[in-house]
Amino acid sequence: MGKVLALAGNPNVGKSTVFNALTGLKQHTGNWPGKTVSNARGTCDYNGRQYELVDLPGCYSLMAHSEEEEIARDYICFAHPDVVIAVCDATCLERNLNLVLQIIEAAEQVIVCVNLMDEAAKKQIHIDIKGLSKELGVPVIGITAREEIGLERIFLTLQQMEKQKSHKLLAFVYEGPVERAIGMLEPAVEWATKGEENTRWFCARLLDANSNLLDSMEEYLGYSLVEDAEVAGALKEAVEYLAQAGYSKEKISDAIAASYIRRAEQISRKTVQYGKKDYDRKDRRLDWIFTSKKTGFPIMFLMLLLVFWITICGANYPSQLLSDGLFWGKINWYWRCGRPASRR
Ligand SMILES: Nc1nc2c(ncn2[C@@H]2O[C@H](COP(=O)(O)OP(=O)(O)OP(=O)(O)O)[C@@H](O)[C@H]2O)c(=O)[nH]1
Ligand SMILES: [Mg+2]
Repeated sequence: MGKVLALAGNPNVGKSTVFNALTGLKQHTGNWPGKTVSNARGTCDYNGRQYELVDLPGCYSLMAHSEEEEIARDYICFAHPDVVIAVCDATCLERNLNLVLQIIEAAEQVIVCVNLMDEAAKKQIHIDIKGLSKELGVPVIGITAREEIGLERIFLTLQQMEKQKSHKLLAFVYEGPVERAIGMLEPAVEWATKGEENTRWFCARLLDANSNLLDSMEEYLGYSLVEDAEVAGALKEAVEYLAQAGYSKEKISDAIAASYIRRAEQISRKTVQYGKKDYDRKDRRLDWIFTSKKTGFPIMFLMLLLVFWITICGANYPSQLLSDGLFWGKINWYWRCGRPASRR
């Protein structure tokens, strides 16, 4: 069997479009998020080599909140695909980088595909692909999946990666106290997992204490890391140290989440340029109108009224039109061909 390539990314960024273009299959695509709800598999050949592609459901973070996100997270973190292809939307790269950073931290090998380059060009958004690759420490490719532009470069990059011996990804760096707490945990986790796992990632997740992720971790390892005596002791010390440094339990996971957001912001500032300064003025204005307290609540109330009106009497108008149309259609049909011959 060939290499397994997993397509991961935020919802609605074109993962299934890439999957369909490469495999010739027809995964459901459409312009709204959450279409792919389970892993779809297909194969493709390039230069005599076979690859197995896995189209994952979209997710915003590896700290999953929904069933689909859990499916994607567990696959990326525990199924060991040979390469994760992280698909991003070029028109809102900063938001997408949050997940990309988490994927790079968790996976063994990653290629980042910045999709919708056509839309970015229309909005005069310029992305420094080389600079992005340098910042992330992984290969980055600009693609327009809908036109099948740039897809071949995925395979060329895969072949280049095969030639390189070492695939060590850049380590993601958290803020000082979290880093020190990870350092306190590392020896115990390394020992418990016999050095066979991504120790730093496991340590950060133990500090993060997302119960859902810890359950998946236990299922994957076949034992509970937090119940290992050495790990439990080190974890207690690390959490106490963080508490002294002013990090309550909730603040630890907030600090971890904030680290990804800050880094995504830094990278985006360095690598994305906007030709039009007010490229998203319309979106921001609509955002403000619909989400501010002053206007948001009245708009929501009016919309609820509209829904009530449609449910109670508004729907009668189209149904009346339909019934009139059918009634006249029936009479016409009767006069043209339905009358008994004697009366014609
Ligand atoms: N303009 C443009 N649109 C694209 C491109 N790639 C995909 N799309 C469109 O983006 C929308 C979403 O594509 P999908 O492939 O369904 O996205 P997805 O990431 O699989 O979405 P989920 O399964 O919901 O996570 C569709 O309307 C595609 O036609 C592209 O390169 N350019
Ligand atoms: Mg999809």
